Amino acid sequence: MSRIVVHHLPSAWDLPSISPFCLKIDCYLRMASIQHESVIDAAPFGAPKGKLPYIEHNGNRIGDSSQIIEYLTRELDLDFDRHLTSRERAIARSIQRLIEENLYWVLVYARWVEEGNWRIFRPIVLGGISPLLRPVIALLARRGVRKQLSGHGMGAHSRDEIYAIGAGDLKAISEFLGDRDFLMGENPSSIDATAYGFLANIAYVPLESPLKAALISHPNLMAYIERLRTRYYPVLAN
Ligand SMILES: N[C@@H](CCC(=O)N[C@@H](CS)C(=O)NCC(=O)O)C(=O)O
Repeated sequence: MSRIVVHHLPSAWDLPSISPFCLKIDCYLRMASIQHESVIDAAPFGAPKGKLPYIEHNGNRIGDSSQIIEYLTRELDLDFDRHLTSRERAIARSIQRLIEENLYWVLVYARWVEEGNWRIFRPIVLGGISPLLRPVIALLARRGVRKQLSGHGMGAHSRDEIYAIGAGDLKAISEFLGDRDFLMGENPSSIDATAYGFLANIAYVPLESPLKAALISHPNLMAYIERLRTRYYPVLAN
């Protein structure tokens, strides 16, 4: 198999990446046992879609975590979700959108807008930027993220409303998971990589917020991510 190089944002706090989308891809590659090399990019400037992760393979540069999975499914002729019915795939896609297109913005708010968390997160997310440029990049990046939050609409809500939305999403995921081992049943599927990328980036980081408290209040979700961690990141599991 030709070489697959994955570009992602820095690792910290025992997570291969502090980006939920990058951790999703890292987890998916482990789940599907796809050999790859990981490269850390200081910023997403060189990425084909201006966002991380992206991969390089056979001279192609593919951006967007879901398009990376679609590309690898095609190129490597493997379908990690082959055990799912079309109805189950539709449900998995809806949960994926809930996590990536809604819950994500609550996580972004907790990291980039909350002053206390921003002070902890800033040196990590900008750790690869030269110290000379860091203050200016921090200012511009934070301004850009605030703009993204209001463009999405999440930023129009009050702090309490944002965390209530996040708690509602987590409750929905918890209720859907119930007492199953994985979201779609007894076997893992690619939606579990999405869930791990995001939930681990809330639970396993020292950034306190009502979002993290809401996640911790669901024992089945905490046991679920621990199950995934034990299975795919055995060195890190407690
Ligand atoms: N839809 C994309 C989203 C990726 C994404 O938002 N990545 C963030 C890091 S978590 C990023 O690179 N943001 C930079 C920016 O928006 O300027 C995917 O699935 O890969």
